[in-house]
Amino acid sequence: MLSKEELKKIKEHLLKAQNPIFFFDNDPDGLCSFLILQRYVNKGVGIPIRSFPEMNLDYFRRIEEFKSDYIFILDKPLVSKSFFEEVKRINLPVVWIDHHKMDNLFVPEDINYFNPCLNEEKTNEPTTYLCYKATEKKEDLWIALIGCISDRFTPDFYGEFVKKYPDLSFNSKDSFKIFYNSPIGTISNLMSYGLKDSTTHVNKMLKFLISAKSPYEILEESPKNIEMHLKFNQISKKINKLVEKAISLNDQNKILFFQYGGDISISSDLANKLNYIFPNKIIIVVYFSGIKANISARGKNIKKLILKSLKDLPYSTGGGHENAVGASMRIEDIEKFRENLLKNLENFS
Ligand SMILES: [Mn+2]
Repeated sequence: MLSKEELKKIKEHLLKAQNPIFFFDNDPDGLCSFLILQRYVNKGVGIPIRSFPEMNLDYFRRIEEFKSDYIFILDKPLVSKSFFEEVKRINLPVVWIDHHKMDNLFVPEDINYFNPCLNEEKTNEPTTYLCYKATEKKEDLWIALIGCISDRFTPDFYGEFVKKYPDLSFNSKDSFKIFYNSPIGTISNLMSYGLKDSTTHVNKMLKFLISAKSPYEILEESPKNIEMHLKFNQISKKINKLVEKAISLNDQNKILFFQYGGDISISSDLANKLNYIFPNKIIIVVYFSGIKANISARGKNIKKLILKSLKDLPYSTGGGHENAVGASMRIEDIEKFRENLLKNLENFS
């Protein structure tokens, strides 16, 4: 966990900002981190980061566009050197909050970097949790909870949430079970799928979420959130179909290797759901997009296995958490990757 001093520093930066810009990872943990900070000071604009694996230079122009005076980067493990070089030129303060364990991490000296993985007791609470502990605005407890359970973490304030919103909860300490069996989990998916919509719709969603008074306002369909609900229905259907197909393909093998294509990447959500259904398997979801294949992998200690299997594949990247990893490679290397996986798996078990 971050120390009290670190949480205090985050809060101080936030209070100093007049017109902050919040870049956040394009998932519910990133989004909720942004909402927690934005709603605390009621200032600033949020920009989801869609470039992968790193936040690239393209995002720099948004700082000038909004005439921002403070830069926050939330839940994104990698930022390109050229982005930081440009920021240095205009001399703005950067606060980068993350919880991914990174080997060969590059953080320029003048960046205010916060990550509990670097502390003496190495932990990796979701970025939303860190932001909430820095601000502790009780009205936003529900937003904090959404960010946490979507990153598979049951926070110490879950009891408090259950008391306040018994009808949105699920009686379990397992964040995965809460996520898949409660209305608050549904809200997390409304956000997650909403982020996959067009820029216009995403901007409308952000505006709506910034001023939402309660979780019920999100669950209930209204003109303010109609696009969120449409996207949710559309993607839920897609995921359910793919899950059914994956179940039908399931066999005795330790690895469930599942490929799909299409116009929208839902790998992370799909991999989580398969991981929930098959907790003892290694889940590899492959999404074909252009000349690249993007991978979402889930399973115990999966990170080591994936990184080892990527070693001899040029142009491949990978990273994430011990039990949840994203990777990308050239499509023609998928077969080799699969062979590597099977070979390396023998040495792991
Ligand atoms: Mn996260």
